[in-house]
Amino acid sequence: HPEAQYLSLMRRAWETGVERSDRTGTGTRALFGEVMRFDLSDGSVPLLTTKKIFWKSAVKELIWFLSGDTNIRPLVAQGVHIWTDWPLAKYNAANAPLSRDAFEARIIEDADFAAKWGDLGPVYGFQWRHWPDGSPDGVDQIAALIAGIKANPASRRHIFTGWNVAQLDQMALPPCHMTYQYFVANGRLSGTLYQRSCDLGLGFPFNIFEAALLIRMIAQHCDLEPGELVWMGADCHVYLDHAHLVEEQLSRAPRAFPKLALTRRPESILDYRPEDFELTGYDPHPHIAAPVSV
Ligand code: UFP
Repeated sequence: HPEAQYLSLMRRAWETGVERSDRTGTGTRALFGEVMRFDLSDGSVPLLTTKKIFWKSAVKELIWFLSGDTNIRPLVAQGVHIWTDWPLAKYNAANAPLSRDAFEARIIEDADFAAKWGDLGPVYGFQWRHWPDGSPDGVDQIAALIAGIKANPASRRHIFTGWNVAQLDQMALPPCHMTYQYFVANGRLSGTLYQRSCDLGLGFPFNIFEAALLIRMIAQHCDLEPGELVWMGADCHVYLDHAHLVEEQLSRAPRAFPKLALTRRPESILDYRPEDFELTGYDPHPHIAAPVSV
């Protein structure tokens, strides 16, 4: 089963990884330089089955990236909480601390508050759509990617990246899933994701699923069939406070990956809505909650 690649990496990192203190203070066990491959040609997507993934949040996050937005407000308004902890930590360090719920409520209610405290800096969406080059809108890497795949499928330059070295210090978090590259052969679109830093417990499930969604969306817009997703992880780690997750998840047997249908072909890759993504056959084991290190 393709999910066995992930479970094996999680087990190896947990049992043999080098234990280090990390930026967040939590501590991890890490392996460096790992690869996984997922065949998307049968319409399946790598959505983990050994714990329930809230996949609609991943869809909403990806649509948010593609919109070019970097403020958490539209995510929070859609009930997506995955980015709240970073602005919340920044707010609470400078003000009388708010609970997460209270902070999110203010983000939704108060546009000025959201503008001041809800922005993550020039993170993924900004770099993907508006990489600064001195022009008013910057470089739209996504538009260039689609145009490039259509015009010159055999190119070896179908790349976009969030790793803007000049702006890393302005970002709430420098990009983890940082570089994507695509490859067209025999009418199929394959893609790689290079991830510099991977929280195997919480980050990977979203990162791999969204990378697969991107291949499906780009393929749809370039009249190609999906091929393969190749994931390359550099610092692959398990946080030390995820012991319960590792133990529980490794005790579970993976089930078949679900199939994804895109129920509509929007005008552009920027116009997808969450309801355009339909999964069939997703039958995961129960969710496992685990703390995120900020
Ligand atoms: N992380 C992921 N995937 C993501 C994301 C963050 O795994 O999409 F945004 C994890 C990796 C790491 C932490 O544990 O967040 C980022 O910390 P650092 O910048 O120190 O690598």
